[in-house]
Amino acid sequence: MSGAGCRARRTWLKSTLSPRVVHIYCHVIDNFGDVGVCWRLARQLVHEHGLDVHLWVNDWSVARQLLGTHPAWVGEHVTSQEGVWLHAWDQALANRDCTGDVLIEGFACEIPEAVQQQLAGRSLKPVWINLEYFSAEPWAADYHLRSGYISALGARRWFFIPGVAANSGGLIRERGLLAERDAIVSRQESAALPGHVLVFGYAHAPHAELVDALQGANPGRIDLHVCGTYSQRALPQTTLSPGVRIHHEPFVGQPEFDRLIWRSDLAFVRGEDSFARALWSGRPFVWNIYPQGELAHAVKLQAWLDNYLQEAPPELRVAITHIHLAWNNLPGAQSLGDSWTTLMHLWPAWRDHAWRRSAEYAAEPDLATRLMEEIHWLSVNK
Ligand code: TRH
Repeated sequence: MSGAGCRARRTWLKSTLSPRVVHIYCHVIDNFGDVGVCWRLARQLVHEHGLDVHLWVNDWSVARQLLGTHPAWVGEHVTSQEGVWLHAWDQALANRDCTGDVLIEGFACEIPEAVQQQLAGRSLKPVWINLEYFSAEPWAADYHLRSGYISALGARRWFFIPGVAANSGGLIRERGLLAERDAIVSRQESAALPGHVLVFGYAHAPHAELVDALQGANPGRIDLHVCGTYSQRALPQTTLSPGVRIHHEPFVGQPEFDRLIWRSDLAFVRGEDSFARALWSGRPFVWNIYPQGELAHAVKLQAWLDNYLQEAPPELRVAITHIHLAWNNLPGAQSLGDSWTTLMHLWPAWRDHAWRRSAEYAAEPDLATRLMEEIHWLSVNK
């Protein structure tokens, strides 16, 4: 076949095999991260990749807070919001295709029984992806894009692991995100010392120590913008502390939450998704990583810090590591106050580092782009 014929055939193949319909399954364990990531990805696949996306969630009472409204179930319990079809988990029925061209299983949740049956019954299987949790650990990049054959369903499933390495799944970043951020805040606007600090943490983070540290080290007043029930319980608005004013922020939709981070000089974030949002803010941040058994999260945190702090000045590297150990209550932590004092001396360097690393990560393709590349490749080659 001639070069032109070959190209035409490839174009034909791509258009006939181009995935159009995606089903994403999300089983909420606790908190907002699982559905937060799935909802973000679903919207991005619709708006930036033109796909027809169905999102199946087991617990819409959690998800509705992210959406800002409770989805109004109509007819067959399906409705569309921002172009995404929303479904109740238990409405996956054997008599209607719920597998599509691409089936994404969020965080190794087990897809509903009816969907498993459909998958088993199909001769041409969808591209089946297990979207895993973020990890900067070396094993994760090795494992990324490996597959396993599930013989009971006669189907192959690929692991897709978000990360920061070139050979990982990347991080979710919407196309216009950084331009939108830059239109609202610029690097130059960041304060000489942090005046606005966002706190969105887990109950075990030493919130009271943080307030003590802030009032001890900063001469001016600090406004603490406290989000989420764990942090709001730990820091009631009545907390009296000279120099620190506490504001409880209402739960807002994801885009508004981004703006809240952008307007802060520093953010204490948690979990999986707000961590990535803080990274894209270009502002200094401290990550309260989701705790796991046998301190597995300590290893995960360290792997991230090793990557993030590459080329950071040594003193800054040590201080940022220490504040992370302290905020996560991990072994080897110094007092939060000591780390804070050091970091306030290093504040301009911390700000520069955060901005530079954010830009460096943003130079790499985002998660949805990497995922689509893989899906296209698998659609043709699997
Ligand atoms: O809520 P989380 O603690 O979620 C966690 C993590 O994902 C963890 O890895 C997972 O295992 C566990 O859930 C089950 O933290 P995370 O990931 O930051 O998710 C919070 C989401 O809530 C994120 O999408 C941002 C969003 N959010 C808003 O949209 N508005 C708000 O006002 C707030 C406070 C958060």
